[in-house]
Amino acid sequence: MSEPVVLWEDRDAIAVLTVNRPAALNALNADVMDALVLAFHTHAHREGLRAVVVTGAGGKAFVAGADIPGMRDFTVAQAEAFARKGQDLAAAIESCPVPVIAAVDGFALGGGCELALCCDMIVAGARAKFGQPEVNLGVIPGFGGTQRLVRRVGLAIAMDLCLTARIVDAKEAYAIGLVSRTVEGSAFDAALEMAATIAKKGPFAVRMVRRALHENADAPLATGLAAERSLFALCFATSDQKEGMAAFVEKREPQYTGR
Ligand code: CO8
Repeated sequence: MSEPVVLWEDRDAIAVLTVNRPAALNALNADVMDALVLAFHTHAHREGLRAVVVTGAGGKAFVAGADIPGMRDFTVAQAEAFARKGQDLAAAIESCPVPVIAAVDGFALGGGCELALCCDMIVAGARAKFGQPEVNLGVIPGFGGTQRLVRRVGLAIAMDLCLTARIVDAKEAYAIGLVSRTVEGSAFDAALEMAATIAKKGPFAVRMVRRALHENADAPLATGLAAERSLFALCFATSDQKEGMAAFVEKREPQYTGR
């Protein structure tokens, strides 16, 4: 029997989601994208889950892009359907109830860079390489690269990356604001540590922070501030807030329930 193209592994409060096509540097084809969507829908709502780490198998790549031989003979309609699949996957990640962290060791190119950009945070290891090389192939990014990338790094740098297909290393990716953290060694280990840190925080507050940041990223300041005010107030309806503040006053570790 052939290996599953996507692996979901629960490790207590953390789940590890692995794109598992190492022979093709984890390139995204329709099967991989469907399996990723299914994994989020099937597993991401489990009680006690606090964070998801997304990684690529084989050690050489996070994801080296969409599957080039698979796209080669696409009609216009097939290309549109494939891009929609990308948007379905982005929606599945964005509606995940807990933070999703991309651990990038090796190549995150084209659709791979775009997959990482769908996650809440990107951790880049020493060997990480990012880029949008689609113009090399006569196409453009189709999985949010022209949209999420520009929001993350600004127009000047997004233009540079998308027009020249330049590949950037971890250090430069951090300098331009593409990634949240860069580490000397393995991004996977660092992402697990980051996930474990988040798992200890108030789960309701973690959910509200994500909502405040995601839902208002493009909103006018006044709208965003009004949303933040409501979400802040909502925290005071939870036992997490009572517990978090009681634990501080009583000088002990909080025991959160997520309610
Ligand atoms: N698709 C399919 N197979 C790939 C891909 C890919 N994107 N990238 C690498 N592979 C395969 C290679 O063909 C090779 O297979 P084989 O051994 O059978 O020949 C194997 O992976 C190893 O690759 P290399 O031998 O090329 O390894 P190198 O170390 O020499 O090079 C590179 C590594 C630099 C990453 C090189 O493989 C490369 O340039 N890959 C293509 C990168 C790229 O252009 N990515 C963008 C693709 S287009 C895209 O992503 C559009 C997104 C739109 C998505 C729309 C909806 C989701």
